Amino acid sequence: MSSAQDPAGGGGEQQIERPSLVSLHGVAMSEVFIENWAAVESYQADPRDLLVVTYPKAGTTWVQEIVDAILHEGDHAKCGRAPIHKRIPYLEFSFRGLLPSGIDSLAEMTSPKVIKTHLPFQLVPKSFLEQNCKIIYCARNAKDNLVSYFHFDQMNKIQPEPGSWEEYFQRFLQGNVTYGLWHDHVKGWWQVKDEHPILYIFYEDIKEDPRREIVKIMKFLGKELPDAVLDGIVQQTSFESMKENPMTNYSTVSDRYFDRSISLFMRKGTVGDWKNHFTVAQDEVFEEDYRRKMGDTDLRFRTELRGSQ
Ligand code: PPS
Repeated sequence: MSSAQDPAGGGGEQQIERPSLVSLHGVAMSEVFIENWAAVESYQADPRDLLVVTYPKAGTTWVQEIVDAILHEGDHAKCGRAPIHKRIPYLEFSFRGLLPSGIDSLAEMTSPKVIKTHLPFQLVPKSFLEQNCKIIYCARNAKDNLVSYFHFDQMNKIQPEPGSWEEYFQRFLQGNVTYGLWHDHVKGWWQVKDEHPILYIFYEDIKEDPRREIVKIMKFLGKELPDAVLDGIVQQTSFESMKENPMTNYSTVSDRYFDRSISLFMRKGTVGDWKNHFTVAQDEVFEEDYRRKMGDTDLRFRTELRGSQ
């Protein structure tokens, strides 16, 4: 029995045993996310289902809340019906049978469903592509993405052990974190964006002009909303609102899993926080490595935004 199991039914303080990293078709993956891989791989999507895809910590929750708000025409109460991870299940999520798996949660819903995944393109269940499902991919610049992921992996006890900042920095560059290399992930989805109904958006763009990007998402979803409703969605999905909202800030997740004395899920929500973490030497190593890994793509990121945020 895993040390994470709690026969007393949730009140115990037993330590969570962090999972290890394994290889899933050549991509580093937390062992717990492949517990029911066969069911994930063979998942049968409905043509009306919408997939929200990101590399972890690239703005998933933000896009999820924007999508849910658009689909419910800015009705705040409807968006407050459940925490975001219950409204929009996480396809490959699984944790030793102790938490509801993504597959189990999806089985209880009827289509059209909105589904979250962090899978790289080559591992996404084929039915999403065969059914021509709409897909929103949100990418975030690698430096901020890495910093956010480090804080998350420290506080989230069901993620593999992150080690020190320097160790994590190296592992990120080697793709030895859950979901593998950031570079492969963002490029993989970029390469296929014109072959499928994929809206490829950027965290930095939403930060720069949330209304513009929300309108983009709204049009992609085939919706038309009045200006006042759009204004409300911009407000509802701001970092400040989402940080305070128990239905978006993951405060409903037990302390057993999230150690909030280390970091909050809604941590900073900015562009350029990497500057507070990268040493000059790390930045040089990162840039050199980035040029090699990203030299074969026209995909461009911004690591800072002009003006205040
Ligand atoms: S997860 O676990 O992969 O689903 O995490 P994800 O939601 O992708 O990423 C969490 C980071 O996104 C930030 N965030 C936001 N930034 C700006 N505005 C809004 N509304 C918003 N909502 C979430 C969150 O703060 C995490 O980034 P960091 O840099 O760690 O603060």
